[in-house]
Amino acid sequence: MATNLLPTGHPSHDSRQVLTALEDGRARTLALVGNLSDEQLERVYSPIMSPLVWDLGHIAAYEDLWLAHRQAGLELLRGDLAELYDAFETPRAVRGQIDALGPAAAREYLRAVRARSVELISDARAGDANICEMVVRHELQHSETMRQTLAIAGLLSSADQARADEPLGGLDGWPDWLQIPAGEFEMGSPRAGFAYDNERPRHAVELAAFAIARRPVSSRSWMQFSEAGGYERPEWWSQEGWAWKQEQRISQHPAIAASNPQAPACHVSWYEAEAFATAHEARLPSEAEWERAATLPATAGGTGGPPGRARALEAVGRVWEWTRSSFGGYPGFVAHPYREYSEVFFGDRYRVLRGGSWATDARVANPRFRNWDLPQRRQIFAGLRLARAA
Ligand code: AVJ
Ligand code: FE
Repeated sequence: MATNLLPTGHPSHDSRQVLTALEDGRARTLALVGNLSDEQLERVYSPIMSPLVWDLGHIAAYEDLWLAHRQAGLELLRGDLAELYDAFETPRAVRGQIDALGPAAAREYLRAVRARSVELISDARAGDANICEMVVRHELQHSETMRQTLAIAGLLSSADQARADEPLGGLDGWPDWLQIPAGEFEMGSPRAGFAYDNERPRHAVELAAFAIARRPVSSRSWMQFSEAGGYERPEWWSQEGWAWKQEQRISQHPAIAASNPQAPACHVSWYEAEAFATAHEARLPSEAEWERAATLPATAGGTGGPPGRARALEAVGRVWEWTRSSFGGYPGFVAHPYREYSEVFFGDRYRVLRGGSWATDARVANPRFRNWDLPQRRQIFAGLRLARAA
């Protein structure tokens, strides 16, 4: 690789960009926890979320594993912590009880790993652009996970809260539904450039005509659904969704009730999203439909997009949008390089979310990016956008 030929101590243009990106990501992570007490960092706010201090140690361990160990072939800085901070060895449910690093030690671990990473990247001993990008994005993804925890704890900053509450707005006079004609499109990320393994290979997908809502569902619409008996009418629910709702004794959505009615509905589970869609004689889009619609220019045939807008869909990136699809590999999928990133989640348990939320860094979210979670989960910043047959 060309970067290996550079003399040490003279970072290439690419490595300088990686260093800047790592630094920016770190500034974000540290800003998130800057005002929290040690008690808040160590507290378990929900059995499905890690204590925030675990995320800090995990971010450091992941960076050390991929930059120093896997790329540069060095021993882990703290081999003794590898298991504690491995997401599989130590699942979320037990992260509150383990003897992991305390807040000060976790910060020091982050700092020590980073000092070594900077050296290795500067010396081109960790010069694989894709692996470096994966490490950058890993930390950014965890800043969203940490915000989910902060939201549960009622600790989101007022700036974050304001982003979540921003009204959807919308363009008066343009149809609420986009008509997407039947046709073939290329799904997935191209060969070149960074992409997660689950976005490849790019492949042709043939779609029937469909309609998709121009905007995500608002909190106000969700309240209307709720007031119209949304949580009381089994005919709108799948059997599985109804059973979940009964067992959890869910009869309303307090977080949406407390939110700005004009903001996109957020923190809905897939089961609820599906019921909402059925109640509106609609359905969730498949992820192929979502990707096609999200990558169409506003001027594409039949979409009725207003002039001067790049894309046909509005408000992509405000809340994750549930799709009807379960999470699987595209035809010809190859796990690379981080097998535990996606492959272990393939199957019919997880549903795909698309688009990104207000808490997702722009470097992570793009119209090909696939997120996933279990259908009962409400901690994600997730809402929905309706679709239906054309
Ligand atoms: C892509 C958001 C589902 O949080 O499980 C973080 C991202 N993977 N560390 C997750 C991830 C490993 C992942 N999601
Ligand atoms: Fe992680």
